[in-house]
Amino acid sequence: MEALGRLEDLPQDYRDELTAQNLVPLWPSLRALLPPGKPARRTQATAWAYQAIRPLLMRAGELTPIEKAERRVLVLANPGHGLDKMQASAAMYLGMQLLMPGEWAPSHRHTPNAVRMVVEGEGAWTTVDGEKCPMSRGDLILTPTGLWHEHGHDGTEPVVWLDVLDLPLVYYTETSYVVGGDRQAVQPGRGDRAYARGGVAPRPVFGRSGRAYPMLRYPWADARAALVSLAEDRPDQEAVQIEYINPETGSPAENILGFYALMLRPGQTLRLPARSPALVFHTIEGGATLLTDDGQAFHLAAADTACVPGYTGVTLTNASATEPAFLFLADESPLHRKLGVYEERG
Ligand code: 1HN
Repeated sequence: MEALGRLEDLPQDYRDELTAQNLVPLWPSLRALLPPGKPARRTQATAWAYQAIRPLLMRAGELTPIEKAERRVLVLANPGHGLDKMQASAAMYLGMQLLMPGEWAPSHRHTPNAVRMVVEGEGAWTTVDGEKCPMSRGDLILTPTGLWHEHGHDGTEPVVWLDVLDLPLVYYTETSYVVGGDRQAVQPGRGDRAYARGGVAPRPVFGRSGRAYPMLRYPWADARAALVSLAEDRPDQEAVQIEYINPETGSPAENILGFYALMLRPGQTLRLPARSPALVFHTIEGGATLLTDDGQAFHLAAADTACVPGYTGVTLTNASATEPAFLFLADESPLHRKLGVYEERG
């Protein structure tokens, strides 16, 4: 492709006149806006060790009472975007949130979609749209756009979870806002019970569930059991992966980001092909090494989190030769598919 004219090639008086009229010439920036063959990505492959996050999060628990934080979170910021942008990738936000025993993070609802992946501790709960969802290690709990949610903690030890939101995208589109509310009344009915078995779903004689998001909590015990039986059932299949879906529609659980759990068999090395969306990894059980196609390597111990830019293949290797490893994944696939830009490059 031919080199195009530069800004410096234009006379200063002409440039000044353009600026005064809020006008900008396209050609000096065209190659940066549309790079040939592959997009420019600010997202850098980055890993965050839980061992490093945890003491800083516990210190936040001492320094800042929940009333002064509303949500006590340390954001996992990708340095490629600049830490002040508080984003992991173009569309994904990641944060580690701490709730201490007896604390309450008040009810609110907002336009960004969120999920939480529970990292440690027992006894906390999130009430979403009137459904009280207990939090245990590895559980995935949805707080989709517009639904009321609040967190409480009746246990005795700190509880920590990973928040994944599409906040960067929603903020970019100038649609990000919150509404505060009162403590929710807990209603009967739990999606994790109603939809506990794949292949059979509640079918009311009259109408449907009537909820856009019928399942809000995906217990780790069930997701793990699904992976283990999938691995046993399909020894021929290399990748042992499940997707968290809406059990009424079969579509991704939320609209913008996709959520998955992956099991690495003992000693397994698995290559994930290069695809357009950025990918987040969080180790639920065991450990793995992560090697990107461009040669960046990270070791992920249990509870560590990493982010890899789009258009980048990744090779995962289970750190153990005798035990499976389990990872939670988040990506931007639903968004890319809706935009029509989703690609797999092998
Ligand atoms: C939020 O509402 C929560 O409800 C966590 O726990 C993290 C980050 C940005 C904006 C809203 C929560 C958030 C958030």
